[in-house]
Amino acid sequence: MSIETLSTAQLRAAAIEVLRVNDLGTMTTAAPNLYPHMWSWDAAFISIGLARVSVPRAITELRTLLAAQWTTGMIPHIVFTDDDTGYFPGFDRWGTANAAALPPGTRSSGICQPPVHAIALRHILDRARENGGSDQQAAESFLAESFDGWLAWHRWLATVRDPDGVGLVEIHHGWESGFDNSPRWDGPYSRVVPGEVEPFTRRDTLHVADASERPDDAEYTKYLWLVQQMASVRFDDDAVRDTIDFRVRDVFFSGIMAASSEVLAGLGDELGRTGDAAELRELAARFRAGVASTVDPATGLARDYDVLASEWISTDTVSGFAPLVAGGDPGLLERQRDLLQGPHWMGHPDLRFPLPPSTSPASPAFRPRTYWRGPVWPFLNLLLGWASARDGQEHLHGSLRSASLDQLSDLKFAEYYDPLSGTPLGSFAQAWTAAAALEWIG
Ligand code: 9WN
Repeated sequence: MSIETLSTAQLRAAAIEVLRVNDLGTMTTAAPNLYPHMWSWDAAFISIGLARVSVPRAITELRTLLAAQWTTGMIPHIVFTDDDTGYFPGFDRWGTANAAALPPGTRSSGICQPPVHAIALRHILDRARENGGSDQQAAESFLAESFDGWLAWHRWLATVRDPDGVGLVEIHHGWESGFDNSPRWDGPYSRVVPGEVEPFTRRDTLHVADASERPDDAEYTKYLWLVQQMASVRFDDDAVRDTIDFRVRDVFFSGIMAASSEVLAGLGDELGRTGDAAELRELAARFRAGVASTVDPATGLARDYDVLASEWISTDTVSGFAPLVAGGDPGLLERQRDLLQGPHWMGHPDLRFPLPPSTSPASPAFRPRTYWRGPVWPFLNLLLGWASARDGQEHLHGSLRSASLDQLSDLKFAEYYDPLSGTPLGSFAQAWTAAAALEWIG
């Protein structure tokens, strides 16, 4: 069914129902079975969708996430519900109970995800002002209440994760990127040699139709080895950097850092926080420059950097479009937009919908059904759409919007989609996919 035959009212109602099913009251699970907890960047996108339905509920989502912020400023990538049985690795396996920076009474993982949160807060505030009244009041007081938390988060990323000030965020686990098993990380992971990893039973493979769509056990062993390494130093930031076998400057994370710091600066202006706003604008400029510095002149795509191997990571993955998220030099962005809409990406002739796959179908690394190795991830299209609207690119925004609405009119709200057949894959009723639908509808 396309969006022409399905009414937007039906799509909207179905998306709202997905958010309702995942709603635990003060947090939304990322998905009903596969991901029964709160994930950091999922929560940000979910709150964008929630703001189209209920501003107070959207605020609650971000407030719950922020309540789990570590004393260092880090926002953890998973906030666990009390029921720990549904997901592996759960709170106990993470070993974060021994971390000095874990706030008392909270249960979270010990790594982070990209900082989309200020962008989400901006959306909530905009919706609240459109509504006026109590929504506006609630969003404005939440901004005042939470600003220092978001500021501490950005400062932590800028200092702890970019100690040399190169304008790129260093990650210590593929999970921090949110692109878990992307070909981006094949090189760094090939050099991770796990020591003794405690025995484990995976649960993720129980919730997908075909286990080969997920990372394999050898990949998972490495993921858990890195968690063990961090736990062995109680997740102390400096000690982790000295210990961990995975240190990569993540260009897409850095692009989000740039965009989000700029947005947070604007929110700081609204509160009269002039000095903090100026600091955030400097961060935005630093990370924009960092992202632009990674662009391979031959391909026009941005690259990650493997710190331990001292080498660039060149892949044909959607992360190469980090400059489009970061914003910046008009010439660079124009070249990137041409590439994105060209035959290796949105314009590839075999695509079911003209949307960017996570890995280009023209790449030998492309796997159409395997997680981050090829499928289309709907929330990413929303992010690219937001950035294109910010930059006045109405045509690109419109193309992403109409193709996304067509894709999502199957009402499955899948975690990811086969770019060639359009088959929904991974978890269904994935909350951030439903949120993306709500935001696209507007
Ligand atoms: C590990 C929740 C998360 C997303 C990530 C996605 C996947 C987790 C997993 O699910 O990661 O964090 O178990 O595979 O890769 O982007 O935030 O939806």
